[in-house]
Amino acid sequence: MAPDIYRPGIDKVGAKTGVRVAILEAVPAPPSEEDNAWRLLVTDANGEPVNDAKIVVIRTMKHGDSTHGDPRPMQVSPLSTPGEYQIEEMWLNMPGLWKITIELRAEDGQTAVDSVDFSFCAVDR
Ligand SMILES: [Cu+2]
Repeated sequence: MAPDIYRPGIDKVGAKTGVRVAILEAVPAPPSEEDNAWRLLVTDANGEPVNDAKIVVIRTMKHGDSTHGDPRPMQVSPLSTPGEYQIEEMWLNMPGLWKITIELRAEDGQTAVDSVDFSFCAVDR
C-alpha cells in the first residue's frame, strides 16, 4: 500500500458498509513518531454521522517478514459534535511507514463491522 499524504480531511471508505472515516485534524501534522492526537469524523454510506461507534485503532509497522505495533494504550472518545471522535496518546515507537487501521466494532466490542486503513510515513521527531 502506497503511503498516504496527510492533509486535514483525508478520508477512507470501508469496503463492507461504506462507512467513511476522515481525519479532520492530526497533531502533529503530518503524523510523526511518538505521541499523536487525531480528530476523526465517522459517517455512514448516506453521509450521516455515526454516533456511539466502538472504535479500535490498530498500529502496525512491517519489517520484512515481521511486524510490530506499539503497546502503549491510547484513548478514543466521542466528541460533542455528532460523528466526531478524539484519539489521544496514539504513540508510534519508530519513525517510518505505519499502517493505522481504524476498526469499527459491533455492540459486543469484539466483532469487526468494517475498517479502513491509513498508511503514513511517520516523520522523525
Ligand atoms: Cu518498526
